[in-house]
Amino acid sequence: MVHTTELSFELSEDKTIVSSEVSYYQNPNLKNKSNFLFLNGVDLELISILINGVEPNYKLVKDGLELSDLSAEFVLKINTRIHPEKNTSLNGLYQSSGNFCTQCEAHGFRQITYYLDRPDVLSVFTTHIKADFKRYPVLLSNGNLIESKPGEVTWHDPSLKPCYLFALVAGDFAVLEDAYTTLSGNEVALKIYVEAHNIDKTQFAMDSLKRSFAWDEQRFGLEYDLDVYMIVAVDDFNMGAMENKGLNIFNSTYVLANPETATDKDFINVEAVIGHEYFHNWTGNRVTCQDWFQLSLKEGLTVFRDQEFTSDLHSRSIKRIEDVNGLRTFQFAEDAGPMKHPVRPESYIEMNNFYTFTVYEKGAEVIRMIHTFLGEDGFQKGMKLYFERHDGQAVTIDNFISAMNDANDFNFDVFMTWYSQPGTPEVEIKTNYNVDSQSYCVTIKQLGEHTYYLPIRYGLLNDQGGEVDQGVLVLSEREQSYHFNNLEHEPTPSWLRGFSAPIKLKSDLTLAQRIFLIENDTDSFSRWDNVQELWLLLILKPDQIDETSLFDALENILNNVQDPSLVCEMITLPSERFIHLRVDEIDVVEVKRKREAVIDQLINRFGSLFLNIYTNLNGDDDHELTPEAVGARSLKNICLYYLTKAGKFELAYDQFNNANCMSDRLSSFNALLSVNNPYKDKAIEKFFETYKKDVQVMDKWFSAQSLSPMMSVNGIRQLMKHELFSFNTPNRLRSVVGGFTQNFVQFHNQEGYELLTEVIIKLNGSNPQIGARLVSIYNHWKRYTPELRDLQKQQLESILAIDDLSNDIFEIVHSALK
Ligand code: B3K
Ligand code: ZN
Repeated sequence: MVHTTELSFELSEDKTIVSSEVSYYQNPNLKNKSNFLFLNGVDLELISILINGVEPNYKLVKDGLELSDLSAEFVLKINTRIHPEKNTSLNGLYQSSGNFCTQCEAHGFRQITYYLDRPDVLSVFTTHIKADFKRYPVLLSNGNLIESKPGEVTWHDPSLKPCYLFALVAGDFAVLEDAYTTLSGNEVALKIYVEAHNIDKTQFAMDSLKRSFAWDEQRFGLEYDLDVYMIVAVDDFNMGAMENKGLNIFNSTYVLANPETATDKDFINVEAVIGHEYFHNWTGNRVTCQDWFQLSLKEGLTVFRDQEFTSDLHSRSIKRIEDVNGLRTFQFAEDAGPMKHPVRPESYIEMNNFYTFTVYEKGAEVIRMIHTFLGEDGFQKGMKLYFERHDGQAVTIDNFISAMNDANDFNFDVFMTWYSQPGTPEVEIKTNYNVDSQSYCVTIKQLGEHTYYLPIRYGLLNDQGGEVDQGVLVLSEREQSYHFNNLEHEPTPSWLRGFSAPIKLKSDLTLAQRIFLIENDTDSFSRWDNVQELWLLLILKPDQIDETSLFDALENILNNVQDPSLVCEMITLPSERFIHLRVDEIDVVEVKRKREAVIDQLINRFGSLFLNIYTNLNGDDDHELTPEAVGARSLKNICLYYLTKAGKFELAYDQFNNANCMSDRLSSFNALLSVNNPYKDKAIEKFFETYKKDVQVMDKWFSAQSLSPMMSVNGIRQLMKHELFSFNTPNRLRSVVGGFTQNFVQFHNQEGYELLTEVIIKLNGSNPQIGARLVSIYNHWKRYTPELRDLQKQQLESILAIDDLSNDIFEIVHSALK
């Protein structure tokens, strides 16, 4: 165990020295005492190692250092040299645009110095930083600044923290400053550091940060604990952001936003990620994970919290639809692939491969079910008890569940299947109405091997759409029946409202009932969910559905728009990626052809209605972020997309030229790139000339082209030679190569695969974490048509055969080939 950690950094272009002075002590609860200690360390040059001024007994081994003959308590001083200037992995200490920054979760700290790099080793950190004042005027670390002169500072963080929450930043930044007074009256200085040219894109992030502070006080009763909260935006970052104590480091995409450069979605994402990292201060930092298998303890819970934050501030129903759509597209796919794992995984080769949709998004669904069972009050009682018991500790998911259990006297034993079993549960509902007894019998059956404890939110509607009953059925057994009495007519049931459990549900709803629900259900999610099922049917099994009745219902909805966002979601067809999950064998060309055929039907039937809606909504826009304004823009822009596909290119080009916010500009740009037309190339050039200096907007420019149906493998190779393409900047690589892998018809062929494999092999040497994300594209190879299946398999085999394959990529490829 560690009492205190004192770090000194001497930063320079090519010679960075890290000195650490750590006071270790033996865990008093340890049964088998030992005088041996293993410290993690990767890619470090050891300069000196001392205990009490003397070199201890030590041995350098793979990925660390072994110490022996230790006493029960000692202070270890280690000097190492590291090379942030050459670090392209973006883990540990590295440089982005010349500035220094760190990323330590999960195992980055061991690339900084030899240490007990595990989340349950908590200590108080003091950090000294020295650097050339002219090049690096801003020197930051966690906690409070206790000493400062030009080129030399000391930070002290009074809170106990594991090393994965350590952060350091050094560089030339502009800062936006503000303050927040907490409920108990403490003033917190808020600072957002960005490269100087980005300072006019920081106000929204600051406002979001203040909203996060206020929301966590109001909804969870949680206040911030230090005197300063800092956010630094960097362009080179592997993920979205990192919740380091008091010093968040962000992918600049999730900080920088103004109406000229950010879409409505971008704004809401910035706010959500700022919120997410802030909420980690309690769920993650003050109470952290005992080991990395507990990752969902902090991530599932914090995602649930950020989802609630967005839902409270914007449209709850749209947020739910987007989240469920994401869950079903990405997490359900993970569950159906070779890397499937429970919310609490049981093993890993490379921990960074387990920051997954399962741990995050399914983890959040599991928390949401707990919330559904206990209600807001019971849930908050559980949270309170959790913090009372565990503030300042590193704990397990079981500890969290016990707090929920004890605060509410609610038994979660059967519920724990959600944490231990991988895969998506399947549930079947059958109904039977008895006219004579006026009773409605519902039988619910769990089809899979395991029994889950789960809530099914439902409503029963009469023929006028009136609600005759609603509530939550709690399923805890393999099969359960429920009886609803005194119903004069057979009701239309609305199942799994709000997607109350992350399951695949088969019900005996008829087509007519689904069509009734899309028009009449009081639950927006259910309206969307049912229309999605009908779209899927129309795309995949058109002979089983009469599209006129579906289109008649949609016509009523389009003629009387109540909630424009919802209507936009309803007339958005399931993505190709989503459809791939619903076919026996993935034929990328066939799926696209069938989907496009339905789009054509939609355009034929509603072309003029779309034009009316578009014209009505296309007026003055002061780019407000209210649900109404966001909804109006989204509906207008999906109409524009369909109209462009129908040949109304001028409309899109007009909007492209006259748009006064990025939502409108980008929608028209994407529309112009979705089909061949005379304006496409002009738009690409103009967009580039207007925004070439803006990194965030250029990512959009690259990804719009990568996703265009006219893009070819050669075109991507050209884009990768573009002066603004940068292989070592993950955002840019994701826009170009990541984007292209989602351009299914263009990507899935030998040339496309060869390109991807080249990129992966290069990333294996430079940034294996990103390489592992990209190689996961091949995870579903067995589900493709035979030719593509064989080609993908060959790629996987050739990657497996390369020398020095990283753990990150090995783990994915190995499991895919198994
Ligand atoms: N905790 C970080 C993710 C770290 C990923 C490490 N590969 C961001 C977040 O979830 O808030
Ligand atoms: Zn998180």
